[in-house]
Amino acid sequence: MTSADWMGIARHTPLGILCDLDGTLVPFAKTPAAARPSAEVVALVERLSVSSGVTFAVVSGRAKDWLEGCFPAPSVRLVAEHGAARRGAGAWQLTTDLDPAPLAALGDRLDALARRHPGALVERKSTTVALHYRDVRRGRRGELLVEAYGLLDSFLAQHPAFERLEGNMVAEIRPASVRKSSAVPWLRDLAGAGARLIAIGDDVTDEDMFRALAAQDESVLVRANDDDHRHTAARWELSGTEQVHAWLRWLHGVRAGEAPLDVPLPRPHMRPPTRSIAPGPSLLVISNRLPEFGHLEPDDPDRKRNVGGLVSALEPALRARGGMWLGWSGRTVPDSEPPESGVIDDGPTQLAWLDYRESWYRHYYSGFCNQALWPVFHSFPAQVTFSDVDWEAYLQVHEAFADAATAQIGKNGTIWAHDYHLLMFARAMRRRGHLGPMGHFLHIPFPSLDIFSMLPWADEILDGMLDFDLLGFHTPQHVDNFRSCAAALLPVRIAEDVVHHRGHATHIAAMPIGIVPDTFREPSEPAVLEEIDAMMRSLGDAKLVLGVDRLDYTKGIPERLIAFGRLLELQPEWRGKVSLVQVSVPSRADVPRYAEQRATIEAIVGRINGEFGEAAWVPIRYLYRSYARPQLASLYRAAAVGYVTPLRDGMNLVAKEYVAAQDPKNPGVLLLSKFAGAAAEMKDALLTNPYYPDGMARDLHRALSMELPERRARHAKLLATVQRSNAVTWAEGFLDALAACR
Ligand code: ADQ
Repeated sequence: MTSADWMGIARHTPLGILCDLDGTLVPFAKTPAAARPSAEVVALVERLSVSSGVTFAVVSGRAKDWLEGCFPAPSVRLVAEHGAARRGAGAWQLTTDLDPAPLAALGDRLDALARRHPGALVERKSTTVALHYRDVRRGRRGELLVEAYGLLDSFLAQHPAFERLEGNMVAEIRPASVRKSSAVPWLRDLAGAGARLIAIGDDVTDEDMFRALAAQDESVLVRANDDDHRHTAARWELSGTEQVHAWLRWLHGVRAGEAPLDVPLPRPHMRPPTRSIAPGPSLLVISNRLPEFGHLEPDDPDRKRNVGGLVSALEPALRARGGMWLGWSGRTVPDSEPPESGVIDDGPTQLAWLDYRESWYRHYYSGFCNQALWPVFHSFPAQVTFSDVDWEAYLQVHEAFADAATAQIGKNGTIWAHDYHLLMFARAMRRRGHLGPMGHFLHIPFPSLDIFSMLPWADEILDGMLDFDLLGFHTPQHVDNFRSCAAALLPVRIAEDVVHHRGHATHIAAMPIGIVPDTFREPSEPAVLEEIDAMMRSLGDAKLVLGVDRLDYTKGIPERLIAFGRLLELQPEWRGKVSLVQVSVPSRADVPRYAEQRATIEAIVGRINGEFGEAAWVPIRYLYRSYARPQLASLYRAAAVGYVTPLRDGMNLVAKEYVAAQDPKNPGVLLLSKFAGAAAEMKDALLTNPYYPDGMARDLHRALSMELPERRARHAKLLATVQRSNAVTWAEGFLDALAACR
């Protein structure tokens, strides 16, 4: 179809129009109440809706009473609250029978939040609650979003029949079954047999409508400005509400048989070209794994765990800046087939994915990443396996990621790469002519010079890392290690936190990652916690010592179990009065060292339980599985001691999650390894040495015996740290620092 064919559809009878309100018929205003259609627009819509053969529906996320107040004429069909309520020829009907009562309590909590954040506004409707933050100062939005997403996430964990919807500077909770797309078949029925429909809108929620249209229908995206390059299912586009008004006037004129007005008609939506000239998203995040997206790999527990913290930390920043996330799909294809890639566009964050060849999985992921870089960076030289084939695969996968990235982001876009899987990414991108800022955050430790030098490719890796503009690490110690390695292995010039190399300056900084504390604070509904409650009942009066980790030799799980056994030996008064629950989520099971670790742990648990267990008391419960976040939060809250004792860790989020989940009136004690990055910030934890079983047993005794005033004092300081240095301040801080590098 060409523009000229617009005349054909404009004259078609019957014709149905599904028209969004905010951003389409009405420009955005400071508050939702201020964004009302003018009398002229209302009159235009009414005139169109009484034209013969036209059925006109305003399809909006607004409350039904508000919508009806704007469009009282019954000839205008109304769809309110994203499809939850509709006004056809007669009275309003609700399309969902979900009990909206839980929303009232959520609305109250959001109200309390909005009162503390000037500019934030809560809108309550019959089936949804929305938090608007357009009017919150830009630099203050991060703080609001940390708290807001904490509230919303814990609400959703307890009420799975609802979902979160991301609009333009608004987060909304609505029934998961409700979609604007439901208006499409409804309007087709109202319009009558043979109807063609035109859907027009500017919002992500309108994409549901666009996708539900049939071949004979048309979809028009209303772009706010020329920099709005988001992906859309629409075939046509207009710019701004003025053009929408002009086009509707044209449509009315055509149907009234008048001479057509000379106005811009919807023009074909140009999909961004797939090469580097694409303007693309302004920010591309890239990591080995993508945040969970059910379409590809619903049942892989490792993948769900893998980026959980990263997703919470990055989501608000990506949303605020309009970003895309690129990573491995989690699928492998035989080497004889070409790996596929693609983009998923139906969530708040666009996801671009890439399949791995089987040899890449073997040599890049299991090989170089997990058997060379992981043990070296964690200072476990005995676990290292080096091979040229693995190194070659490491470089090859960087090339594949760089190709996928250049297809999505323009030359000047901002790139943020994550972790040891992508150390050479900036180099691959610079070779493709990328000019925009590129930063890297390392989630694991950076080792000292003597350990790092074990890598046969140490110089080349450092050289590649120095193509980034910003390198972020968890702790000042990791930054110092990097600085010493660069100074020793390359001809660099270092001026404080800037490393100059080959005419390029790389900033290096310690930026400890955080969590979204509220998501661990909210008590959950009894139904969600039934399983945890049953476990707690089975422990009787015994105090709970809790270990939670991915099953990894760096986490010090055998050492922790042995020290617990030493406690029972050295302090027999604890027998029958304390139980250790160790929850290990399966991880990298195809790397031999991980399978061995599992067998070692099971043997130690068996030995200690055999030696000390009694009929009514099991000293150690070992659970090889993952838990949902509300269950984990409840376990944390129930534990008298958070037993977090990695032999080495970049940060360790479990330590922060444990603190966030405690009841401040009666908190447990965090027993933390001094070799976790978290120890640099969490000095008020009880710090311990996991290599020394007798010392750790004594520290455990001290933690279990600690009196309430000391527990409260330590917890208050730890909680302040966890709240201050949180996920959103981390992501925003990194991106601000990256922007400042240029
Ligand atoms: P990890 O080595 O995976 O992360 P960690 O920081 O402790 O280690 O994060 C683990 C995450 O998995 C936590 O959010 C935790 O809640 C979750 N988890 C663990 N066991 C679980 C279980 N049984 N069920 C459900 N969830 C479970 C890497 C680095 C760390 C660094 C992070 C973030 O190794 O040092 O802190 O990245 O940068």
